[in-house]
Amino acid sequence: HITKGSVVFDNVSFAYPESEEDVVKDINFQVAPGEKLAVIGSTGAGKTSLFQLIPRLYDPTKGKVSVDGSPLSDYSLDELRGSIGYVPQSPLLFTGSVTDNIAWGKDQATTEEIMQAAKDAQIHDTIMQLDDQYETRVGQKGVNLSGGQKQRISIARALIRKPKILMLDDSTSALDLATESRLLDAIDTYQCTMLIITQKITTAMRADRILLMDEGKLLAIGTHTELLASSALYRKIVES
Ligand code: DCP
Ligand code: MG
Repeated sequence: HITKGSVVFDNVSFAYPESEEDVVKDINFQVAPGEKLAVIGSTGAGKTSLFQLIPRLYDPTKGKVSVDGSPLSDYSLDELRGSIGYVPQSPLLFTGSVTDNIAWGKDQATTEEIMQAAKDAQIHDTIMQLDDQYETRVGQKGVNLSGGQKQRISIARALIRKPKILMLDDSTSALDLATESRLLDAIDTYQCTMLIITQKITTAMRADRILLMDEGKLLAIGTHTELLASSALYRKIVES
């Protein structure tokens, strides 16, 4: 079972099945239990592709990803999806109530748990303003929600399972700084390992370390101060 939330990438490369070209190239890094790692890099750098290897949406073409010291293949997909809260870059809601969408995959969720997850994801107030509040139908046949609102419902869906590893793919891009800060403060109380892809240096700086990707490669990993000293590209991003 996944109880600690450590992640190790060991010489990992990945190409999409229909393609020859590696979009993740020889990546090595380790994330300690409870550590927060931000992943930054320009569009197309391979950030989402790297993320997708952890809940096994894809498998590496080379190398090995381990969680809590065991290769991912040692875990059932149910175990991985239960312990890893993965919020995709463009989250999908299915047709159903807000409650159904947050509790999805957690059959026994209580109203209190659903509301707490929504509050922590900073979406509770928005839900309360909808016509039928938590019973409002969303998804294809439901009310229209903004991209940022869908992202936060998707974050609530991840939080309600109390994941050991939380992965946010640019999930706070649509939030204003104050709301994002409250969201990240709330996530801190979950004491999970967090991997967060972000475009914002201020968000990256909240993490323990930052991983900089470029053209599929890991260019640098370290604290903000370390990267300022070691990476010209990082300095360029910070100055821009
Ligand atoms: N790619 C692909 N097939 C897919 C998805 C992506 O061939 N189904 C390619 C496009 C890019 C490379 O993989 O050349 C990396 O794409 P990512 O989505 O991993 O890149 P990022 O997440 O870093 O980019 P963004 O910041 O735009 O989300
Ligand atoms: Mg992406």
